Amino acid sequence: MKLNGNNLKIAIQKKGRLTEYALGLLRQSGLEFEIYGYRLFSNCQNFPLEILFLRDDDIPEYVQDGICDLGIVGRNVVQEKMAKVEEVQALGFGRCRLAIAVPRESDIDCLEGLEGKVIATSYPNVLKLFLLRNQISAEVVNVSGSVEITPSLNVSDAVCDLVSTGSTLRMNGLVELIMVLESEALLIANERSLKRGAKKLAFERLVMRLRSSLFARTRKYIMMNAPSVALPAIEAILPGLKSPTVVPLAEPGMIAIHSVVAEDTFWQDIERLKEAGATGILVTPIEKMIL
Ligand code: PRT
Ligand code: ZN
Repeated sequence: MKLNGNNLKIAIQKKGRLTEYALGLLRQSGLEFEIYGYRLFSNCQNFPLEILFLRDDDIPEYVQDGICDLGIVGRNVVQEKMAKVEEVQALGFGRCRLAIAVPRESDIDCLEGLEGKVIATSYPNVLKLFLLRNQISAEVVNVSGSVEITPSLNVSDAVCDLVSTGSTLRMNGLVELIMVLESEALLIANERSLKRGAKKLAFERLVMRLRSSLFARTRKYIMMNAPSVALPAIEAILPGLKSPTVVPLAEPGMIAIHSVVAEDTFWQDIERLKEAGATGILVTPIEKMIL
C-alpha cells in the first residue's frame, strides 16, 4: 500500500484508549476499511481517505505540519504539544480531566497552598500556563510515567495528572485539589491544507458524515400515543428538532406523536410525557441524522 497525495489523511491512535472509539466513529459514519495486524495505515474503500495509526503524542504535530490533514486526539495532548491546529469537533469520548492532587495527609488544601511547592506531571506546558494564569509560583517537575507515586518517593508535594474515575488517585493516597483542564477526544485539522484545493470538498463531506453519526449517538427517536388535547403540554416537553410529527389515530380524539429526544435528559422527558398523558411510548435508536 502507498499513500496517495490527493487523498485526505486522518491520524488516529495506534493502540490505546482512543483507538476503538475512533475506529467505531469512522465505521459508523459509513467508511469501509480493513485493518491488518501490523498496521501503519489503511485505505478507505469507499471514500478518498487514508487512516494513519500513530502514537497519540505525535498526532498534533503531524496535523500541524500537514503530514496528516486531520487527527483524533485528546484535548490534553493538543494543548500540551501547543500545536497550531484547528479544533473542528469535540467527539464526546475519551473524557477525563487533568487535575492537581495532593497526599491525603498534606496541609495543602487550596490553590494558594501550592506556592513554592514541587508538582510532578507529564503535562508541564499545560500546568505552567495554569500556574502562571493563577499567579502561583511552584516548581514543575516533568516525569514521563507513574506520576502518582512521586509524592510517596518524596520527589514532589503534589501531582498533576489525568483522572477519570479517580481510583488511581485513591489507591495512591491522593486527593484531588483542583481541575486544570477538562478533556475529551477532538477532531483536529491542519489550518491551511483544508481551506483551499481539492481536499476541501472531501473534508466537508467527511465532517458532515462524522457530525451526523455523533448527533445520532446522543439522540433517540420516540413515538407515543396521546389525547389530542395533551399536544401543547407534550410539545413543551419535546423541543425536538423542529415541531414533532403528529398523526391522527383511528380512535377519535387520539393522536400519535413522533419526535427526537436527547439521551442525557431522556428519563426525565419520559416521566414528564407520561404525566402529560402519553401512552404506548416506543423508543428506538437513530443510525444517522442528516442536519
Ligand atoms: O501509546 P500512546 O502514547 O498512543 O498512548 P498513551 O499511553 O499516551 O495514552 P492512553 O491510551 O492511555 O490515553 C489516550 C488518551 O485517552 C489520553 O491522552 C486522554 O485524552 C484519554 N484518557 C481518558 C485517559 C484517561 N481517560 C485516563 N484515565 N488517559 C489516561 N488515563 C490514565 C491516567 O493517566 C491515570 O494513570 O488513567 C489513570 C487514571 O484513571 P482513573 O480512572 O483511575 O482515574
Ligand atoms: Zn501517549
